[in-house]
This record gives sequence, C-alpha cells and structure tokens, in this order.
Amino acid sequence: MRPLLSTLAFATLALASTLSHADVKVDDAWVRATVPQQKSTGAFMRISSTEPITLVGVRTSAAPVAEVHEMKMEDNVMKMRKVEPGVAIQPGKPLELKPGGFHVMLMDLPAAMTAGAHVPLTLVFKDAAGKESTVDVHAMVRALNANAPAAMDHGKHKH
Ligand SMILES: [Cu+2]
Repeated sequence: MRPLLSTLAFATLALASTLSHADVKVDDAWVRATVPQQKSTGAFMRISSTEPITLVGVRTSAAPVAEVHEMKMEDNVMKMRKVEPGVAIQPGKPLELKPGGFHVMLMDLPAAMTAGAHVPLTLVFKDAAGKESTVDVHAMVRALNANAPAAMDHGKHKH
C-alpha cells in the first residue's frame, strides 16, 4: 500500500498548485541577478491560460515584498508602478513579463540573488468569477546583463 499512498499524496499536491478550470502554463521563468547592496530585482516569465484569468499577486520566500509591476514611458521618463487589481490574461494571448514591461518586482531582498540559484514563486490568479488560485513556479536566477539594457536597472527606478 505504501507506494500507492505516496503516489496519491503527490497527485493531491500537484492538483493543489493548478487552477480548477483554467489550465495555466508558465514558461521560461527567470530572475535578474543582483549585485551586493541591491535591494530589489525583477522576475520575468511567460504565462498562458486556457481561460481568462487575472494575475493579481505573487508570493515568495525569497523576498518579503513581491508585487506585479508595469514599466512605462511617461513624459520621457521610465516609470513603474504596481498594477492593480492585476494583469488580465486571455486565452491564446500569453502574457509576457519582461524587462521594460510587466514584471514581478522582488523588494527588500535579504540577500543577493546569484546566477544559477532557484527562486520559488507562487503566482496568485483570479478567474472570471473572482475565485483565487495559485500556481507555483521555480525561477532561475540569470546574470545581471541578461537581456536587459542598463536603463532597466531595478535599483534605480522610482516606486
Ligand atoms: Cu518594478
């Protein structure tokens, strides 16, 4: 019986991390590495869903504060702000979280993010009925210069 029981336990855990109706897929999740003293960084990924859902938040053990942000040019200045109530995702139109656009902001970092490390992220979604669900992903920390000009440095932007 033992092997069967552990298989069942695993299946239950796997189910708990997926949405009940929408089938959500997260690809290529990564976090930009930080330098010493840097207190914030961005996490990026591509999220697709079979049903309309909204990304409303993020939780992680790697940072005390994690928010969904949008970066935009306003009066010729790159600004970013927390997106509320969240970012809508439509079926067939994956949401790209990437440098210069939507991203997950990890703030008040207790330690540097070093390339190669894994960061557990719990994405929080709401479906059309307002029901909340979560999806767990592991993001890989990539080097500071990965796919981003210096202007995207999260240590300098205003909140
Ligand atoms: Cu940000």
